[in-house]
Amino acid sequence: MAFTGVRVLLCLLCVVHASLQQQSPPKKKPAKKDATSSAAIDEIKQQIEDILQELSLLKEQQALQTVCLKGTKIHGKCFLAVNEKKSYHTANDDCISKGGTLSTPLNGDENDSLYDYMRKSIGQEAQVWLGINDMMSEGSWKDVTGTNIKFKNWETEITTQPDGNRSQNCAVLSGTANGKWFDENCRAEKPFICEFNIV
Ligand SMILES: [Ca+2]
Repeated sequence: MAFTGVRVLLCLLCVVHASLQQQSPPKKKPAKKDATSSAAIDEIKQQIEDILQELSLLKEQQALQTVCLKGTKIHGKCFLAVNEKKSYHTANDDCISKGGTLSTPLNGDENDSLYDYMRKSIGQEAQVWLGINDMMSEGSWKDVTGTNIKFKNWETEITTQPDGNRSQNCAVLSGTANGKWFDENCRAEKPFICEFNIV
């Protein structure tokens, strides 16, 4: 699809080039004709802009498809595991550079899906960063956009998470605790899972 777009774009560029060549020398042509060809060029320019927009959209869709194929797809989003240990900030930057964010489950179903995918892709007893932290204000847990989270899944049966106060401001999902969350030191290095919204 993208190649077709490029080919159409090239053809249009040829047309624009030809039109510009036809225009010269402009002095000999009547003013009315100049206005007509200028309008035609504007129209072609607009068409090229539209094609470029469509092309970038196609590229985005293609990238997203690749992510979903490599990772896993749930309702409204795809997860892609990165099995390399990184600090919270580095992991967050890595997801952003891939066009996503650190995974942030919004409800129990999403948390279960993320937990299942983590066990399959990273390990049964792994811990992965979530896109959730209380760096700005102690005890006020926010997602990567700075919005207060509504869904929480802290481990509270054996321990009373979050319990790290100011020394632990980033959240992880734990495989050993059946997908429950713990707060952790943001500088700790953990694998992570990026999420990508499907539009
Ligand atoms: Ca804290």
